[in-house]
Amino acid sequence: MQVQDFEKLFQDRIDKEVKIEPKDWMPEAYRKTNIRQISQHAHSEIVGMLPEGNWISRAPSLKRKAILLAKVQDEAGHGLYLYSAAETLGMSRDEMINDLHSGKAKYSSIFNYPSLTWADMGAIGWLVDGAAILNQVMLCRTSYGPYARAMVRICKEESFHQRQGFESLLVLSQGTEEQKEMCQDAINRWWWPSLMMFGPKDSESTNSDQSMKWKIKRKTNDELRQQFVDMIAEQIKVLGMTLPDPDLKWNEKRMHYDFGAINWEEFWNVVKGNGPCNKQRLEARRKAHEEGQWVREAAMAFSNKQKVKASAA
Ligand code: BYC
Repeated sequence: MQVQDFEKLFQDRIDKEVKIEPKDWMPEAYRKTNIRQISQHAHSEIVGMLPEGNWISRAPSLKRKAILLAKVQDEAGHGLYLYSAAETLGMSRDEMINDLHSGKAKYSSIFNYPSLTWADMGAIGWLVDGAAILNQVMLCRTSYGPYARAMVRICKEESFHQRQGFESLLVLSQGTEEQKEMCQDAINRWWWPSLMMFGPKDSESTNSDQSMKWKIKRKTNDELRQQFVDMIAEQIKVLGMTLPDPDLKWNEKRMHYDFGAINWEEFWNVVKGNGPCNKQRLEARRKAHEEGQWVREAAMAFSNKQKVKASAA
């Protein structure tokens, strides 16, 4: 059979909604696109622990601290499921992590913004996890089996994250004047970067067309972004707060909310490494990796010892 025949069979399987598994034949570009997206996703989970980790020791109560700790631990777990899913495509975790540390691999733009107040923990949960979850619900049906299965569990945990974020902001929105202001300020700062999480607009998205054909992505960046705006524009009413967009308005014809222009220059600047916290985030990851070297060595030594014991028995 020629490569074109394999490609046709491959596309037929995708069109019939049969999942692609690690040992199946796949076009090299499908493998690469999945490695790129899944590893970027894994890096986002791990780097995403940093803005929240910053507030664990300053949480206002034991209850809030326990919730935040659990959430950050969940994110470490999500990173691990995703690295494992990407490894099934033939790239080692070490290589992926090296690419993150060298600046070659991307991670979500959103984590290059600072978390300045306690209200940011609520805004991250509600807006950032809210945006992440819309994207990830779609990925539960992605065509690559290990990625789709990882997503099912991640989504269950992510929906808890979003609800705790909303509840945390709801408490602030019903608190003192100072708490209300803090809540509004956090929403103002996280709103536009959350919209950018969905990626460039469809006309600028280099990967979308092919990823949609391969059903890696099931909805385009703009479709998901609109879904997010429609959802949040309603939920904000419950908080009694506002979104920082004078152009946000229900459009009866489209049956969607219209919204203002996104600052794409800011987005690309952050993606290229020049956001407010890019350097700090990468430095923190590199340091954590170096400081964890002895743990990895001890784990390897223990595992080798077990293997020797098992082969002697
Ligand atoms: N940030 O062709 P496009 C979370 C890049 S974390 C940086 O549309 P694609 C959480 C893109 O990579 C949630 N870069 O790309 C954790 C591409 O460059 P390359 C993370 C971005 O892949 C802790 C170029 O722009 N979720 O849940 O078709 C606490 C052109 O874009 C961004 C995922 O990673 C961005 N925002 O679509 C709380 C979901 N957007 O790679 C929450 C999985 C785009 O060609 N990923 N770029 O050099 C995806 O679904 C897709 O990769 C995207 C982008 C929708 C993000």
